[in-house]
Formats: sequence, structure tokens, C-alpha cells
Amino acid sequence: MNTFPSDFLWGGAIAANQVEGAFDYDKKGLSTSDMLPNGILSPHQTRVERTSGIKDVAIDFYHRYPEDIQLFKEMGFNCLRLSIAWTRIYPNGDEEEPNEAGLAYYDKIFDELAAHNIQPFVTLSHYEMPYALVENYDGWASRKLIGFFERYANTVFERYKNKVKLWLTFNEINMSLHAPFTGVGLQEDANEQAIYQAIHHQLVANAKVVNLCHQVIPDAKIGNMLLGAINYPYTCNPDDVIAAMHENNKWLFFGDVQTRGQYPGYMKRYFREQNIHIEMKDDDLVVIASASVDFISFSYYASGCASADPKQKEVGNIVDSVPNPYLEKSQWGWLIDPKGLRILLNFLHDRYQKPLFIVENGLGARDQTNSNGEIQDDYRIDYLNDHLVQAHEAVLDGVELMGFTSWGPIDLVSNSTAEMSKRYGFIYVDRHDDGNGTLQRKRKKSFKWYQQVICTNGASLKR
Ligand code: BGP
Repeated sequence: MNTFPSDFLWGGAIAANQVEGAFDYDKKGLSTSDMLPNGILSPHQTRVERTSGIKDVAIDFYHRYPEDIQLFKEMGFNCLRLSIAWTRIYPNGDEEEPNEAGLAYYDKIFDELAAHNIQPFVTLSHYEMPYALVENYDGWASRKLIGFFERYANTVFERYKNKVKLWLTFNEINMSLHAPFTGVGLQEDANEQAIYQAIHHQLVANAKVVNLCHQVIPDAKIGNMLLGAINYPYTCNPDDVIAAMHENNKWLFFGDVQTRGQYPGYMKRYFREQNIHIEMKDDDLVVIASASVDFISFSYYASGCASADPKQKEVGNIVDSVPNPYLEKSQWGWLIDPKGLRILLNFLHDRYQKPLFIVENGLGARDQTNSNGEIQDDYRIDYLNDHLVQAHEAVLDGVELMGFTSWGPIDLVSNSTAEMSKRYGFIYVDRHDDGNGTLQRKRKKSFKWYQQVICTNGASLKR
């Protein structure tokens, strides 16, 4: 009873723009991520400008992947979540023909993973899209993006159909509400009308691509990916409970459309009351209704609170929330709430009755090397241990959980703030915020700990 299901997928999750570097190699086009050298937190940014930054090289996974995959294997991974950079395949997004060099690169990665018996789990779009689509089409504001995304998805499904059987459409699709440039290629000051219109196009694309995946690779599974931003009511005052319901609906809306195939009533009401009019083509709703993801995946780092009193809100890293007096915070101010993961798993399973996959969870922290040259990251071990124990509790509650890929099994560039010093890895990478460092890899204390957890299928967790 102390172990996870026998076919459980264990591994880690990375994203192309945060690990690969090689931002202009092999005819890769510039992506929206390449235009954000300081991360997605640029409040009220109205124009992006490219300057060189830490992501241009990142951790050079582009060249060092054999060594990294070897280290993942040593930890016992049977799964690696990674993303394809759309700009390696279609540098400008609207070409008729794909870039063969980009396709060949991911062939090498998938072959290397296969040689180590690690199953690739691929996100089609992880916080990046061709920047040319922003310049020439206004990003997802344009319906044309649906066709471009479909073409890109079709290309990679056809190319890798014998190599990749697990797919995700858009990373944290609900984040467009908070980071529209990163999510849908709109400027950060875009209004809700524009953002929801772009999201509608993305949801139609999601449905088309889910169906396409089922056609091209009948034995594959394709899921959605949500930022699991569960909110508790700040008090038992019914007004706070309703505030929490509204906060949660903001992100559940995406899962509802991707799973149930229709716009929920609460969203139609919101659009009506906010005077938001979504332009649709005749068969958009038919397309949306025709597709349902095979499983729900999500990231989980923190829970939030919601209050009917707007004064309670604090400005946070990306998402504003009401502080929870019962919880501690990470060095970046993210609330640490392992039990929230059990609550979220039960909640999502109950709502959707589909298998779930935790595709991101981990602790960003500043690591120190001691005089013996070791990194004793007990705080990371504690964080992951406690979250995995709660994930296991949810399995005992009856939740169907496919797997766990911890975020950043190897140090990488953080997404929100583009820092190397916000480290998540079991593997240390010698690279620093100023761009210095040898890029050498080193095992941290948590490396052996995670290896043990995987090897015992969770039995070694401290309960
Ligand atoms: C999620 C993203 C990841 C990742 C993670 C940690 O939102 O899907 O790409 O980076 O958060 O966030 P950060 O890197 O800002 O610490």
C-alpha cells in the first residue's frame, strides 16, 4: 500500500526554451521566449525588444543531451517530459515546408531516450511560439494561427509517430490570462476581450490537434496542461467561498472546454456581464465538442486563497493572491502546501473522471556548495517528499494518477524571472545569472534521494 501503481511514470520535466540554448542554430527562428531575456515578468510591457540573455545558451542541453539523459537514466527515470521548440520546425510559423535540421535534432533526442528506455512525453508548445507570428499576424488574435499550429502538430505527429506516444498541447494554457504575450502572443496590456478571443482560437486549435493526434497515432494519448492554481476560501464566510469559486472557475474553464467540449455556463455569464463577444466560425463549437483530452495534466507549486475583500490581495510573482497564514513560503514567495496537492488531485479527478498526471512540481531555491564541494539540498528533498506523500494519499483516495515528472530535474533557466539562481534540479549546473560558469553537471544530495524513491516506487518516502 506504500507504493504507487506498478505502471507509474517517474521522471522530470523540462522545456526547450529553458534548457536548450542554441537559440539561432540550425535555422531556428526567434521565438516569443527569445524576445523576453528577463522572463515573463515585465509588467505593462508594451513592446518587446530582443537583447541577448541567459536563455540564448541556457544549460546547452542542445549539445549536452547525451550526458543529461544518462544522468536521468541513472536516477531511474522511465519518462522525460520535454517540449519541441516550434521555431526549430517552422522558424517563422507560416512556412509551407518544415525545417529538416530541426526535425532531425528531435529525432536524435528521442533515439537517445529510447536507447535508455525513457519514454518521451512531449509538449507541443511550452511558453513559446514563432515571434514572426506575433509580428505578422498579431499572435493568436488571428484565426490563421489555428491552421499554422495544426500544420506544425501534423508534421511532428507524422515524423515521430513511432517514437512518441504521450503528448500535451499547450503548457499551462490558463496562464494567458496573466501573461498574454507568453501564452497567446499578445502584448502584456491587451484587454480581456482580446485575450479571450485569442484563447478561443487556441481552444479550437487544441480540439483539432487532439483529434489529429488520435488519427495519426491511434495508440498515443494526448492531454491538456493546466497551472493547477487551486484557491481556498480565505474564511468560511459564504462570500469568500463564492470568491474562491470564481477564482477557480477562471482556470477550470480551460479544463472544462478541453475535457467536456463546451463553454461552461459560468463563462457565458461572465462574457455577457463583461461585454465580451467572442467571434466564432459556424463550426467552432462543433469542433470543440468533437474532442476530449485523454488525460488531465497540471503543474502544482502553490495554493492560493480568495477573499471577497479586494484589500486582502497581495501582488505575487505572476499571480496575485491572498496570503495564507497557515503556510510557509519559498525564497521566491510561493506558498508551500503539500496537502493542497492531494486536495487538487481529488478535486480534478472528481470533476473530470479522467486519469491525471502531475507534470510539474518542485522547489526553486538558492543552492550553496559546501567546503567539500557538495550541495546538501535537504529543503528540496523535504518539499518533494511531502508532495509525493500527498500524491500517494490521493492515489489511496482512488485518484487515477499516471505519473509524476518533477520540474527541473536539472537546473535550468527559470521561466518567470529568467534566473539560473532559482534552481530546481537534482543535478547542479555550473552556470550563473551573469552568464559565467563551466556548464559542468554535478549530482546534488537530492539525486540519490530521488533515485531511491523511484527504485522503491515510492515506498522509501518519509511519512
Ligand atoms: C511553470 C512553467 C515552467 C517553469 C515553472 C517554474 O509555470 O510551466 O516553465 O518554469 O513554472 O517557474 P519558474 O521557472 O518561474 O520558477
